[in-house]
Amino acid sequence: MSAASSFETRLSASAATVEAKLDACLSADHPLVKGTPSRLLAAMRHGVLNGGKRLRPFLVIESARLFDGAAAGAVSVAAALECVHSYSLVHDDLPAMDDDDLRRGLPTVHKAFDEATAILAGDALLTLAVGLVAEAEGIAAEARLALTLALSREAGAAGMVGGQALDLAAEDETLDEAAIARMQAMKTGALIAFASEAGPIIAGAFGEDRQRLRRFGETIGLAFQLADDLLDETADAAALGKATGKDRARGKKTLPALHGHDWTRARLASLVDEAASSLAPYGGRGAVLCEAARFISDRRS
Ligand code: GRG
Repeated sequence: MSAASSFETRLSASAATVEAKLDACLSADHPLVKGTPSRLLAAMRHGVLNGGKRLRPFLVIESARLFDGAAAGAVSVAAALECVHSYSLVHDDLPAMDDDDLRRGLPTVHKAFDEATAILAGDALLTLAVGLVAEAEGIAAEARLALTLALSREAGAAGMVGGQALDLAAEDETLDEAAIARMQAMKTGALIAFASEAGPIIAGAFGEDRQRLRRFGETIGLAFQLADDLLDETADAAALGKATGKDRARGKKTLPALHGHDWTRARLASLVDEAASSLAPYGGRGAVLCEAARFISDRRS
């Protein structure tokens, strides 16, 4: 079996574990959602249990494994992060934002339900995430608090939500390269940085390990966004399960649009090397995360 296919096998096994957790905590009798109106719960399930790649949960689980962090707790934190990511997609697809009909190959939540329900489903997924971190099994209370603080910062106004605000404002102004980088680091990078930083936090490693994994996450976050921008220009909608070519059509400046595809591929390769060097102190134990960096940069969907 090739290295790439063994990585993909590992990614799908991790996705199945996280999906089982998401399915359980979005079941009508789970204490965190018990009493949820059935249409709202169905919309939440449609927004999450719809076949995403589950890359962020994978990073949480594998970064926790690197430090022998509680496996069951890591799955809860991974599921929480996927709820936050999925809420952001549900809201991003709304007519007031990116106005998309298709997500992960299925009708977006506001198309399958209605706009108000999609807004509420997103709100409820974000709120559920807090509960999932709070109840994460086998993680010390101090670490659960640190995870809550980090997630609040990275998902909120100084992180993903702020990045989305900068992105929306950019429709009426031209961003320079530094401003594009800042917007992307917040909008996309913040949750990915949290995903890899979560591992050492889960294991109670608050010093250098946390900083190294944070740096690794920031680097692969940049790679993720560059690959996403490249795919927006080069992939077809069927492969991605969402509309493509939207950035260029809207005159939105991305780094591939500014510098071209060859520059983008070279930059992606150097980000993968940079990510691997942040994990050098862990030797072979960091190999799976290095594979994840490569997967993110080479991905086709
Ligand atoms: C609405 C608060 C709010 C934020 C939205 C995430 C986001 C911020 C917008 C989505 C727009 C977008 C396409 C951003 C590029 C990066 C990204 C998040 C891509 C989708 O992530 P994947 O490829 O998707 O991991 P799956 O479906 O596999 O989970």
